[in-house]
Amino acid sequence: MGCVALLIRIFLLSFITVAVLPMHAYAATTRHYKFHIKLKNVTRLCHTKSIVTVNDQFPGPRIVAREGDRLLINVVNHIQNNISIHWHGIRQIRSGWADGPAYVTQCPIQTGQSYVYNFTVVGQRGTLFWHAHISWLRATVYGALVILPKRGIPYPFTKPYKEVPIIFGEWWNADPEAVINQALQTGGGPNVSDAYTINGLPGPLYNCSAEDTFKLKVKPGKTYLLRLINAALNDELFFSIANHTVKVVEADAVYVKPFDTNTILIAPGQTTNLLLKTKPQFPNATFLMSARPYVTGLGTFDNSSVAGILEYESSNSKTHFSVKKLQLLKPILPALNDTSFATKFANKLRSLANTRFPANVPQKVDKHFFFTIGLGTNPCQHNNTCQGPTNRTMFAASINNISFALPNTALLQAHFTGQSNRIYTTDFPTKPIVPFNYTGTPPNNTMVSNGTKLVVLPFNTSVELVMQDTSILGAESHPVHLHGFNFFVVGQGFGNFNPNKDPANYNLVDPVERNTVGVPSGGWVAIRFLADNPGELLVKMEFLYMVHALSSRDSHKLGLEDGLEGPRWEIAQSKVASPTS
Ligand SMILES: *[C@@H]1O[C@H](CO)[C@@H](O)[C@H](O)[C@H]1NC(C)=O
Ligand SMILES: *[C@@H]1O[C@H](CO)[C@@H](O)[C@H](O)[C@H]1NC(C)=O
Ligand SMILES: *[C@@H]1O[C@H](CO)[C@@H](O)[C@H](O)[C@H]1NC(C)=O
Ligand SMILES: *[C@@H]1O[C@H](CO)[C@@H](O)[C@H](O)[C@H]1NC(C)=O
Ligand SMILES: *[C@@H]1O[C@H](CO)[C@@H](O)[C@H](O)[C@H]1NC(C)=O
Ligand SMILES: *[C@@H]1O[C@H](CO)[C@@H](O)[C@H](O)[C@H]1NC(C)=O
Ligand SMILES: *[C@@H]1O[C@H](CO)[C@@H](O)[C@H](O)[C@H]1NC(C)=O
Ligand SMILES: *[C@@H]1O[C@H](CO)[C@@H](O)[C@H](O)[C@H]1NC(C)=O
Ligand SMILES: *[C@@H]1O[C@H](CO)[C@@H](O)[C@H](O)[C@H]1NC(C)=O
Ligand SMILES: *[C@@H]1O[C@H](CO)[C@@H](O)[C@H](O)[C@H]1NC(C)=O
Ligand SMILES: *[C@@H]1O[C@H](CO)[C@@H](O)[C@H](O)[C@H]1NC(C)=O
Ligand SMILES: *[C@@H]1O[C@H](CO)[C@@H](O)[C@H](O)[C@H]1NC(C)=O
Ligand SMILES: [Cu+2]
Repeated sequence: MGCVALLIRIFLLSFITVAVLPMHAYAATTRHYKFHIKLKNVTRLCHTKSIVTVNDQFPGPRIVAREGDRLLINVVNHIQNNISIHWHGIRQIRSGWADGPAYVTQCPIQTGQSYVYNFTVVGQRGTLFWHAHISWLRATVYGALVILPKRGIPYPFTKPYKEVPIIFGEWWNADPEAVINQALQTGGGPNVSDAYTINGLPGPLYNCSAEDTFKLKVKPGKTYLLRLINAALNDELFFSIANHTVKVVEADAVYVKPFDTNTILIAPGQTTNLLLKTKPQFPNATFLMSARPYVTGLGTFDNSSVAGILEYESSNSKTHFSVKKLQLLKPILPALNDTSFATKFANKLRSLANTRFPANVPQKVDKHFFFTIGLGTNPCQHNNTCQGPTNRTMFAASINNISFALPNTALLQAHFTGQSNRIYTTDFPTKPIVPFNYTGTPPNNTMVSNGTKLVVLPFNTSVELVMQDTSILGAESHPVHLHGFNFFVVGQGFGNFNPNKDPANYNLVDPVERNTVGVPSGGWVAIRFLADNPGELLVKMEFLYMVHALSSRDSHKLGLEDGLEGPRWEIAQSKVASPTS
């Protein structure tokens, strides 16, 4: 059985009857949005092409809600492609049907159809984003999701004068669907993007793009809240504003202990709020704000830089000075491979962890998981040559050496209708079947197996998951994302994780709480979370460049499900193999 929209609607109704939402004591609002998925001709880098948009906007419309509000977003598909929209970072407490990954929590919305995403924002405030969650449509279908504190509740930092989203993206002159399809066919890495963008604009460092530059116009002596979102598909990005220091105050819609920095690092799928205090007087200069990638793997990558311009408004001389005559200062960004910066920056991120915003870090652990994360190979599926590490192989991303095979029925639906045993198995290994020196000389056999495998977890299980990068086909930093959950990053290090020694150094007091974390290149990261959200959980792996693409439909997943038999969790595994296999 494939995906049938009508069935989904029926399931939705019956699901609602079993889900009991707590009553909220505060006055929450229901906010309605309508998303029309449409094609639009857009020109960047002097290339005009038709892109998929929401409401003809690129980036798409900003969603603004307060903590506690319900969002009802009606998505209407007017294009030929199937689509679904994911509300990245939203915890989706008992609303797993609204999470959005196609074939995991729902069938895609087909041409001419619509789907209403219905969920409440619970216990989160800050910046998140939304994006298409099927194939590579998220290359152009994304936008900011701003969660303000409840009415009357202040920020735990200086009230900003203005708030500005800064969304990083990637632009291909070619059709991104053609790029990913080609990569899946050949087993090689997808063609790298032609530019990075800020709010959809490449900026002056690219050919033919001076007019397509994001300009942040500010007044002297004010505090601005910059809501940074990395909606790029493949690259972790360094970002800096020339001659300015920023204060990091939030990450993935959780407040952090504020700290000052000249440069930040943001992985695909991460969001962060920065306070920018402008200079007290008109500085007689303009300032470039620029981003470029942090690169650790062996593959090709887009080695270019995006820039926007920070422009001060002059209060007195507005009429007789020209911005063009001012000196333009440029920021100095870390080297492309500056892992030392990456480590230091990660260590600076701490939960605010005060009485108002406590860090409820699980102190005891019921279940330990150890996942190796990295690359491997699949045999060339076609009768011709492939473009993996050899011409007989295709690149494959895997967890514990298993690549996720995306089913053609949504996993949540399969579970809900009792058809799970035809769609997936629950024997996903919770540790590597064959241990090896993960960061040493790689094994000769790099082949992965594949399947739609999950791990079942009892409700309210306290989980520790150690994710270990492997050096198979090159150590690399891999951003990993958990759906429907935040987790605490309790430890990280280089080399192989040592279960006897490393836990002694965990931070169980104020570790950063987030939904996406970079597994260090040639190292490991330990996260903890409480499995308290009956609904759906899914860990998605955002590989950098080539691997990311190969894992795109869609990458590594942990799927949490809720069923009639009572809450259960199921951790699904990742996907990489060619769908044509
Ligand atoms: C859209 O999704 C349906 C249901 O999964 C599938 O049968 C159909 O082939 C898809 N169409 C395209 C163009 O991918
Ligand atoms: C985009 O441009 C092409 C060629 O000019 C045109 O045929 C097409 O209708 C345009 N599409 C949209 C959505 O405007
Ligand atoms: C949204 O979900 C809530 C809670 O399940 C339900 O009461 C409400 O009727 C739903 N609204 C729509 C428009 O489906
Ligand atoms: C990818 O790049 C290669 C080499 O430049 C080119 O031949 C091919 O057409 C590109 N593929 C797509 C889908 O643009
Ligand atoms: C900005 O430039 C001025 C003048 O060169 C310098 O004194 C100051 O330290 C710089 N500030 C930052 C944050 O780079
Ligand atoms: C402002 O900068 C320009 C160009 O750097 C310079 O020519 C001018 O004298 C400066 N004006 C002031 C008031 O410093
Ligand atoms: C980073 O790259 C530079 C220049 O390519 C190289 O000299 C240096 O060894 C690299 N550093 C690391 C830590 O890989
Ligand atoms: C593979 O190619 C060979 C030689 O071109 C041909 O004889 C064989 O039938 C092909 N096999 C398949 C499965 O396409
Ligand atoms: C694959 O690579 C091998 C070794 O480089 C070469 O001998 C062989 O001809 C290649 N096969 C094809 C079909 O290109
Ligand atoms: C794993 O390999 C690394 C690099 O070769 C080496 O330094 C380390 O000692 C090895 N660890 C074990 C446990 O063999
Ligand atoms: C791996 O391959 C190398 C070179 O072919 C060989 O010397 C080595 O014994 C192999 N290792 C294993 C564990 O098979
Ligand atoms: C992956 O799974 C498919 C379908 O289950 C199977 O046909 C294929 O042989 C598998 N590939 C590998 C490398 O195990
Ligand atoms: Cu997400």
